[in-house]
Amino acid sequence: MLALLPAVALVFSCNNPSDTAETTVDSTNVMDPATDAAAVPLVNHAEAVLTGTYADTTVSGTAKFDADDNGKVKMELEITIPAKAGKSVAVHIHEHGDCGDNGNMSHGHWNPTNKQHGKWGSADFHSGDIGNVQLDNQGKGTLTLETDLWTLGGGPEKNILDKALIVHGGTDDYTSQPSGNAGTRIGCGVIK
Ligand SMILES: [Cu+2]
Ligand SMILES: [Zn+2]
Repeated sequence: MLALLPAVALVFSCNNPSDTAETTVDSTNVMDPATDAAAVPLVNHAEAVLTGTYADTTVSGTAKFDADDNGKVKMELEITIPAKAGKSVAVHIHEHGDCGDNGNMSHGHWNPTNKQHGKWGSADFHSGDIGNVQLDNQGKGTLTLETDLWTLGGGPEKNILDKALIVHGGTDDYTSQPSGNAGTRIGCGVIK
């Protein structure tokens, strides 16, 4: 009987941390929607500074976002990727503002309206489906986009602050689910 006691105590003490962990996860789940629902203060300007996620592929650029008086946000994007000169690369807003693990910590496409992945402006597309950017023979490309699907702050269905802007090594086919088969994430910047 005495020999059983330590085993029982061990089981008991093993259970405690997992209980605590579950409690922590539960309270996080409860907190997140509450935090999101409390609308983030609106700002007029935000930027994402793009950097490469792999040491062997230089990616640079910025995306500037400006809110206008009509409830639209205008994005001016410039990227330079010498290794992709003459090619077209996919750019998306991904749901988490974290560029870690070669951009994978940003998780999937930001999709607050629960749509299928697709071409911007088509019947079905994610609010983060910016699309392909053509690069010139020096690897430079620009894209301007104005939309009422985004806000800088505000409610979670439109707020693009603290999301990641991801540049892929390949082209978005605008069809494959869930992300257009656009290849590795070679560039990333958080929208701040
Ligand atoms: Cu992407
Ligand atoms: Zn998408």
